[in-house]
Amino acid sequence: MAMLSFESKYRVRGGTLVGGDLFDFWVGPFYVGFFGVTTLFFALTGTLLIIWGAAMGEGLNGQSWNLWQISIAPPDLSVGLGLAPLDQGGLWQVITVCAAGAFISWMLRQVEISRKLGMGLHVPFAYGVAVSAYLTLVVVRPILLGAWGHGFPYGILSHLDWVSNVGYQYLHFHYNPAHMIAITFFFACCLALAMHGSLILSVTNPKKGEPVKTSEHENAFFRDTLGYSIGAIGIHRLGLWLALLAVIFSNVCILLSGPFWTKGWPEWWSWWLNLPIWS
Ligand code: UQ2
Repeated sequence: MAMLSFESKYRVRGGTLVGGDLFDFWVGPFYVGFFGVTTLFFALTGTLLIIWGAAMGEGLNGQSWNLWQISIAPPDLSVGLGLAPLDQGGLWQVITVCAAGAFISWMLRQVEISRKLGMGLHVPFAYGVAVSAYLTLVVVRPILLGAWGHGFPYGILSHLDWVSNVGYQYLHFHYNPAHMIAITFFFACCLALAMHGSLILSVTNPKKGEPVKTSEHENAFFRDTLGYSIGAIGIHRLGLWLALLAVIFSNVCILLSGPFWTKGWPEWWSWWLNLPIWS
């Protein structure tokens, strides 16, 4: 009920980026907006094209309708950065445009909703960093390498094969320093959320009959255990940064691989052995 009165107060015109008042309305609980329409269009078109591609028998081993083996592959490397016929990677190219269109539309819809509510743009920014991971893999890196064929195929098993093959191309991908840093951020992010989630649940679940505990208890717990508390807002700033940096260093690690480093990643560490201090 409280939610309903809040919503009616804030369900007001304005804040749109394009289209003015044209799409400035709600359908049930959902805000529509210009970018709600474009999201729906791109998502539906892309999904139907994947289903159509599967029906055309693009799956691995010529098999379609096996959920695990369905795959829409990018064009051959020889196509370079040109357009391919639909049945030779062109479908992948159109689906990529649809996916990018849907992801970016969804982000801009978040911007419009944030503006309506007078909030910061942290959510669309964070979501945009996630979208950047996809665009790095299927747009930026293929362009730097000169062929759409460097994008990953759209299939459950086939994209796993792609990751494995690209990894082995650099002999041992875990020696990629940016990959190491990205993993460290992913793990630290999990640690921070586990600490935060467990801390909040612990103070809101006291023994039966006792009152819910406060932020003083939260601070005291970590001062007692670690000698330091990052604070109620601080943990959220930390969590967001850890998550964003995990994705940003992932982008760096795959952009380095190919466009800027073509040898095995273990060999990169020879800079250490080549330091003049050893001679
Ligand atoms: C904290 C705090 C919270 C928290 C957490 C901490 C009251 C409710 C989890 C503790 C976090 C610290 C000490 C940082 C840990 C660093 C890394 C890289 C995981 O102090 O303030 O707010 O939820």
